[in-house]
Amino acid sequence: MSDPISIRVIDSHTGGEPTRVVIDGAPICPTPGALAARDFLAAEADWLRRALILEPRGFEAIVGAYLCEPADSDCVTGVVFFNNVACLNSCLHGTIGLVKTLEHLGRITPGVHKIETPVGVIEATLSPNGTVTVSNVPCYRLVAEQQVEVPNYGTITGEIAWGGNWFFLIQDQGPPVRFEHLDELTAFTSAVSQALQDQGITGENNELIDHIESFGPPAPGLDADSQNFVLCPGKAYDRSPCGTGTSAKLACLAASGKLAEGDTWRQASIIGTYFSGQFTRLPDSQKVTPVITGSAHVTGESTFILDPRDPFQFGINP
Ligand code: PYC
Repeated sequence: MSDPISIRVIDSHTGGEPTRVVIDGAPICPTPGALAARDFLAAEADWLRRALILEPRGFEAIVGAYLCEPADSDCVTGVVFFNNVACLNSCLHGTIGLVKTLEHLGRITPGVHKIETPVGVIEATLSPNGTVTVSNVPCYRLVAEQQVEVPNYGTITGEIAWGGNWFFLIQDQGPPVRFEHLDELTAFTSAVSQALQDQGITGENNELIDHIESFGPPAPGLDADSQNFVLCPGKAYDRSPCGTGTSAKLACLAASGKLAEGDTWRQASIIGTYFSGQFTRLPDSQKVTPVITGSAHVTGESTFILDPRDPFQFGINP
């Protein structure tokens, strides 16, 4: 029997949403670049994702971060985020957590840092006050009014937008966007997700819309323009307001003329945490660059042991 594998991680949370950055013990991708690393992880090292995110070491809301050599040498690192079902295109709460983790490790100090992801280079600014501002890849609204027939819920109309992941954004339909309606919101957005797939409604290039976002007015006492519930692939809900989801929202607000360039949008999450966002328009294009600010806190450093004698060394994966 082979020896146990040790994997070192640093955990953080961004507005309540956990990020687990792998800092030692992971297999090394032989080719530089975040795209190559995503392919490598999916094809050769999916056991790492399962071992770190699935129970008994993890739970469904944790997003893992695999660091790799960037293809772009201006970047401080490349990163591939992954969750309980697969690698993600991008993850901004995770990027904010990663920046605080790199600071915790002494690898960066306040300033501007480029980070390579499978969907492009993201620029993150760590402020001396500890907040992190992320300038996202170009984002856009693909469809302004998309109807989908959702069993038990009827016709739902939403926007389709790219925020680094594909989103279906629903405004003031379905259960109230309040923490006490978590189960109903999960059932509703899961039904929407299934209906989009069944009816062949996708993002560009037939890409799966794998995040569903439901918006409503903020709960009394929240200092926000809106409150959201975000269903992630894998059926966990985002405890943060979702950075790529807030980017998709900004792209929609820009496209509909409901928010001016440079104005601030405060997005509250389902648990009442905040991101603030602004956008700039890209010249000669319908696309915008969203800029999202949030904060994260390091919560732990762990060494996990993957023991070959443990039937769940790679997680409970029925
Ligand atoms: O913050 O972009 C985000 C995100 C995506 C999935 C979970 N969080």
